[in-house]
Amino acid sequence: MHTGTVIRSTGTWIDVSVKGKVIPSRIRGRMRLDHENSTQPIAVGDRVGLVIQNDKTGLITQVHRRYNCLQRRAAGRKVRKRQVLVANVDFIWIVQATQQPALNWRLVDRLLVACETQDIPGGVVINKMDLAAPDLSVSIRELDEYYRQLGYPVVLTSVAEKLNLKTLSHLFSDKVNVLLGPSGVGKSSLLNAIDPEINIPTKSISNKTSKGRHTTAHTELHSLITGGSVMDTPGIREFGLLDIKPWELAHHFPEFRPHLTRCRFPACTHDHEPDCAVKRAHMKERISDERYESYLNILYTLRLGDADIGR
Ligand SMILES: Nc1nc2c(ncn2[C@@H]2O[C@H](COP(=O)(O)OP(=O)(O)OP(=O)(O)O)[C@@H](O)[C@H]2O)c(=O)[nH]1
Ligand SMILES: [Zn+2]
Repeated sequence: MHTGTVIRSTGTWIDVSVKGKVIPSRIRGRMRLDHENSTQPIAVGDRVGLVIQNDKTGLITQVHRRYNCLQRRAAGRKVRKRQVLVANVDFIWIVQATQQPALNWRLVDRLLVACETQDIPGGVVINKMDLAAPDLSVSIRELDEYYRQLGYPVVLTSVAEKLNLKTLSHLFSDKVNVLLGPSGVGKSSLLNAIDPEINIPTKSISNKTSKGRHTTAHTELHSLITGGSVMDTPGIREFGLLDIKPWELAHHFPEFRPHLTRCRFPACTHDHEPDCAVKRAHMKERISDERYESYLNILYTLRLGDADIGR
């Protein structure tokens, strides 16, 4: 029996790295049944036990207990299931672009909540700074300051102008990182620029819709020559949060926490309730309009329960 790390999963084949060698593997049939409430029993980053067979392929017989994982509500007809996107990670970078596609702070906040619920440190990368109009640059720098104070590092990058790529590779260097964000923001381009040996295919986004064309189809774990490793994930359009009760949500907004004990009702959702300390803090501009709106937006989708698709 060998132990390895899942570096890529394409559905039928799961590539496992065992002491630096990649073993194309399959999973034992029964393991699929043991994981009925998730769409896939295995995620990139999982540590697995496998037997190497005569034809040099692997048979995965066990998945080791996960240190942590990032999961969302599965999309489409499988909404009642959960999808584990990545497992055993140290840091999640939420990647956005200044445009093409347009910057979406709602999604950033939603993904930061997902990081908070799993206790995974998170940060934000705003790429394509070369395309930012001057007024957008100003508002990005203001938000940059706000998020930093919450404990989320923000890195403003441009692959085209090689802006802050060294900073990013330095931040990546001592951990297992994840790049998460919509299609077309430049996740693969950033990795290619940091480590040319990686060479992930990228495509230009279609001008008509400004929506990405989903060039990365599967999550893959890459080791960087500059140190550390990064999981490049396919672009996400929606992220349905799991396992959060409406009254718990505020605990996942760091700047709300100091106020939570001062609301009149212990289960206050900081929405319609009277005598709410969070609403007072928002009035006094200790909580920004944007973050409070993100909070309400997520709160309303949580109340939808299974109908929440996470936009
Ligand atoms: N102007 C500009 N274009 C960039 C920058 N970074 C990436 N691009 C372009 O944006 C497009 C999409 O880049 P990708 O790296 O494929 O984006 P992705 O986030 O990996 O997309 P998916 O794989 O679909 O999730 C490509 O045409 C890149 O050349 C940048 O900093 N500035
Ligand atoms: Zn309240």
